[in-house]
Amino acid sequence: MDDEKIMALAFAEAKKGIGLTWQNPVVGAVICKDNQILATGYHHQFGQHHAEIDALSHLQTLKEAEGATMYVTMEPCSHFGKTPPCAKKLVAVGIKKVIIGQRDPNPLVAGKGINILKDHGISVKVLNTTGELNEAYNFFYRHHRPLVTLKYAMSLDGKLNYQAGQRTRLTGDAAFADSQTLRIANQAILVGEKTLTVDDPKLTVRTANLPFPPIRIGLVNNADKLPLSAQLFQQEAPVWLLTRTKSTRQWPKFVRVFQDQTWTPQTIVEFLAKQGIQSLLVEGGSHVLAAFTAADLADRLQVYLAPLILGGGGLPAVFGKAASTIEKFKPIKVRQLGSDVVITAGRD
Ligand code: AOF
Ligand code: ZN
Repeated sequence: MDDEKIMALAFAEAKKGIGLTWQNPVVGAVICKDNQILATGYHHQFGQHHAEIDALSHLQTLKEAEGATMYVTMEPCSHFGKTPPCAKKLVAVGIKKVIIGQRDPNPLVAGKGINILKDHGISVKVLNTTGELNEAYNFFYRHHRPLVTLKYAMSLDGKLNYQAGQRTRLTGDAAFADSQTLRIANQAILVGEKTLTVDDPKLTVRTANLPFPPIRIGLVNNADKLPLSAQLFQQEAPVWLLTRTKSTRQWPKFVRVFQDQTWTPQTIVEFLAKQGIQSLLVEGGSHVLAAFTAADLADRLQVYLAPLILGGGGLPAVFGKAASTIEKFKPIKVRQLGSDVVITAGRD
């Protein structure tokens, strides 16, 4: 079996952790010896065992690890975090060779894990094939801010709704399920005040039971004007309200309020970076989407195109100040879901 094939198996293991490991990466591991797969494992959840330790725990006995090869989608860690360093554990159990999918950009690790392995005579090879597993994690350590994805559904004439100020259901069930997957893959979801009042969204994940669901962020002028009967406040998943005027209201425990007179897309991503948020999904409305575009903070787009024409009364999907320059996105993927089309685009 070649290294790429076994790494693909580790890759599939890692994917089982999607949405469960923030702010850690998803990581998968496979232990092989004499051309045989002895065990697999993955990082199940933030705070729990790392992938390598999970794989080791699936061996019949730790003695099996002696002389074995560990495939792991990310460089083994070198630090004491919530768990002890994996690189040292691999040394202790007698692993002979480590094949790594990508280096860990976290400065606590960044090459130090590889050095520990090499210093103990373990042979190390980096394949650079698993970066897409942790797009936001990698982006965060490169750019020091969350990866921002703009998501919207629109008609074939680029409208969000039939009449401004009204919610229009545009896409079908398959697109809904797909957009839930997108929520799972993001650490925070943001909408503006109009969307909160017009759409009254829940912003929750309905297709999975997540231990740490995405933080639901509302950008508002005056948090105290939001009705407590809003859908946002009916579930106990975390809510952060970014408000321009001060709040004096008693909020439920899962709601946190952050006041700043001048919240802008730029100050929002800086604030979220400080809070360790690596990925942000902006779900509207059209003015908020425009503001993120104008601030050059649209890293990814996920656009659901519904097969209808709404005509003149509706709001354009992205509406307001235009982007400062014409921004070209590379189409990454085009898919058909039921009778809708989904375009995923982005830039480096
Ligand atoms: C690995 N294998 O499966 C993961 C790694 O607080 P801790 O102990 O959970 O450490 C978190 C950091 O460890 C995380 O930021 C990243 O650098 C690394 N994650 N490393 O060897 C894993 N999840
Ligand atoms: Zn580790």
